[in-house]
Order: sequence, then structure tokens, then C-alpha cells
Amino acid sequence: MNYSKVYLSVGTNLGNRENNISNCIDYLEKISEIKNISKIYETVPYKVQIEQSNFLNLALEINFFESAENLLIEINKIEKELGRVRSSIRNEPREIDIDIIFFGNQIINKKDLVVPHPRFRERLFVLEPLNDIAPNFLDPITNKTINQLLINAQNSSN
Ligand code: PH2
Ligand code: MG
Ligand code: MG
Repeated sequence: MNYSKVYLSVGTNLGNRENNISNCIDYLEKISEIKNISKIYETVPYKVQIEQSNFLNLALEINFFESAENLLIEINKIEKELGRVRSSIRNEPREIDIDIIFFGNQIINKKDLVVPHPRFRERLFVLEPLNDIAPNFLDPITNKTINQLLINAQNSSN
């Protein structure tokens, strides 16, 4: 059967963060084949409007056998199951946030789904975990590897 190699970024800064991650992995296991999991990083909140606690962040590589749109539907279900309630505030604290960074080499620009993730290239909390598991993966937009993007982001953040 046909599948896409997908990279996800996961973050949590509300409730029992370790449990949230382990439940998230259990749910992802049900809808995909998990191929690789990065280390877990504790990170300070980046570009958030209200004061909030540190995050745990990690990245995963999965094989997904359906479309990107269907993956988004599954991710939204998992986020809800894990207790996430969305309000109108952007980037509020959350039990779990699962973002699609890459869906194979696809470039998707839909209202609810932009892939590669539009802001991942400036985010060390995404690039550092991703660099653990996919340092040589090529971003289809910039044609740079994760490792190059990480070095660029590190240089512009200090
Ligand atoms: N997620 C955000 C905004 N800021 N900062 C950290 N450290 N980790 C995150 O997962 C994160 C963030 C929006 O999804
Ligand atoms: Mg996010
Ligand atoms: Mg999200």
C-alpha cells in the first residue's frame, strides 16, 4: 500500500506533559506506522501573547497511508481526545499540539492546511528535535536540509 513519509512536531505545556506525550504516541500508533521519535526537549514559550509554562517538544517520523487532509482530521481528533479546547486566543497553553511539518514532498496551500508548516524554519523548538531524526531531509520549499535550516535559525536567534 502507498504511504507518505510525514514529519510531525508535538508540543505540550498544560497538564501532565509526559503523560500527554505518551498518550499522543499511543494514538498516533493507531493511525500510522511510527518510524522514529526524537529526544524530548524542554523549551521556553516562543512568541506567545500570554505568560505560560515551558513546553516539552519532540518530533516524529510516521508513515501515513491516506491523504494529508485525512491526517489533519485524525490529528484534530487526537488533540480533542487529549483535552485540547480551542478558544479565540492564538498560541494559548495546550495539552497537546500536533503540527504537520512535512507530508512527503508535498506543498499544500489550503485554508486549514499549509504544508510545509509556514513558520517552522524560525522555530528552534521544531528544528532541534527534527534534526535528531531527519538532519538530511530536504525542505521542498527552500531546498535546504533540516540541518542547514537549524544552523540558520541558531545564527539568527542570537
Ligand atoms: N508552539 C507554538 C508557539 N510557541 N513555543 C514552544 N517552546 N513550543 C511550542 O510547541 C510552541 C511555542 C504554537 O503552536
Ligand atoms: Mg503549533
Ligand atoms: Mg497546531
